[in-house]
Amino acid sequence: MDLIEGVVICSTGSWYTVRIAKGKIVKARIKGKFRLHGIKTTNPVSVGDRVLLEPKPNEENMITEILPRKNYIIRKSVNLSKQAHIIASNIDQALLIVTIASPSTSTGFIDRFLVTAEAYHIPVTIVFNKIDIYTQKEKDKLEELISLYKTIGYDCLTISAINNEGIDAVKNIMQDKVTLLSGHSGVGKSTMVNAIDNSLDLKTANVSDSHHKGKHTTTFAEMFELDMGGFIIDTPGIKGFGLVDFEKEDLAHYFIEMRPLMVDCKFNNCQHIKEPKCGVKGALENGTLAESRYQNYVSMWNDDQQESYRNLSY
Ligand SMILES: Nc1nc2c(ncn2[C@@H]2O[C@H](COP(=O)(O)OP(=O)(O)O)[C@@H](O)[C@H]2O)c(=O)[nH]1
Ligand SMILES: [Mg+2]
Ligand SMILES: [Zn+2]
Repeated sequence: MDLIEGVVICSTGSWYTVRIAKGKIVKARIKGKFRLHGIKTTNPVSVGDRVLLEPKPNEENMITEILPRKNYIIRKSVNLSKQAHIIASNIDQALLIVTIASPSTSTGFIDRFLVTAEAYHIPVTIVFNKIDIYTQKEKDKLEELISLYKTIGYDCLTISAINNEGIDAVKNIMQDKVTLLSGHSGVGKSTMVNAIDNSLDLKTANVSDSHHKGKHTTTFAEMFELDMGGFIIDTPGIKGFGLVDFEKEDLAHYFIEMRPLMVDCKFNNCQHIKEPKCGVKGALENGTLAESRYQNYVSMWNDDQQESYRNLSY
C-alpha cells in the first residue's frame, strides 16, 4: 500500500491532524514507537512534523514514520521527570513581535529570544508593532532599537497591525514559509495574523485581559495555513522555549556580533566577564559593542540557574 506524505498541523495527544496533498485535512494516530535521540518526550510527534501515513479508508489513518526534522524546539517539563515536550518542528523562521509601549518589551527579553533562536538555527525578523501610538520619545527609542538590531544583522520591520500598515512586507517574508510567532502577550500577534489573512480570524485580546491568559494555557502549538501559502505556528501558553543544547561557556557565541570580537581575547576560554585583554570588553569600551547587549549577556551568564536561558520564561 502506498504511504501518503503530510504535515502535522495539530496535535492533541493521541490524535493528530495532518494536512496532505491539495490542502486536504485528515485525522491520524500513531503506529509504533518514535524516539528522539536520548530525550524522553511527552509527545512523539509535533506540529510541523512531516510524516508518512498509512491510509485506511473508514478507519484510523496511521502515522508510520516521521521524516527527518530540519529543526525542532522543545520545552523541558516543569516537574523533575526530565521529560521534554516538542513544541514544533521544521520551522523556517521566527517573527518576534515587539512593542516599545503598551506593553513595552525589554532588550533583555529580545536578546534572550534571539539567543535561543540562534541556538536552534532559526532566523529571526523583529517586527515592531503599534507604531501608530508612539510618542516622540518612544519613536526615538524605536529608531535606536532598529539601528541596534539591524547593525547586528537582524531584519527589522515596523508595522501598525491595527491600521494594516507595513503588513505587505510581513506577508512577503511569510509566504510559503513555516513561521513561529512570538512576543509578549498584548503586542498584537493575533491582530497581525488577522491583518495578514482575515480568513483566520484569530481572537484578539485587550492588553488588560492578558493576565487571564495563564488560565487556559494549552501546551499544544497550533499551525495555521495561510491562504497565500505558508503556515504560522502560534504557541499559546508557551512561556518560552528551552533545553537549548549549549553550555554556559558558549553563550557569547549566540550573541552573534560577539563572535568576531572573541578572536581578540587573550585567553581562548575567555568568558568576557573578568578576564584581562578581552576583545568583547574592548569593543564595549570603544563603543562598537552595544551596552545593552553586553549587559544582557552578563545577566544571562550570571544567572546561576542556567534554566534562565535553557528554559526561558517570558
Ligand atoms: N494601537 C494599536 N493597537 C494594536 C495594534 N495591534 C494590536 N493592537 C491592540 O493590542 C491589543 C492586543 O492585541 P492582540 O492581537 O490580542 O495581542 P496578542 O496577545 O499578541 O495576540 C488589542 O487590543 C489590539 O487591538 C496596533 O498596531 N496599534
Ligand atoms: Mg493572541
Ligand atoms: Zn573575552
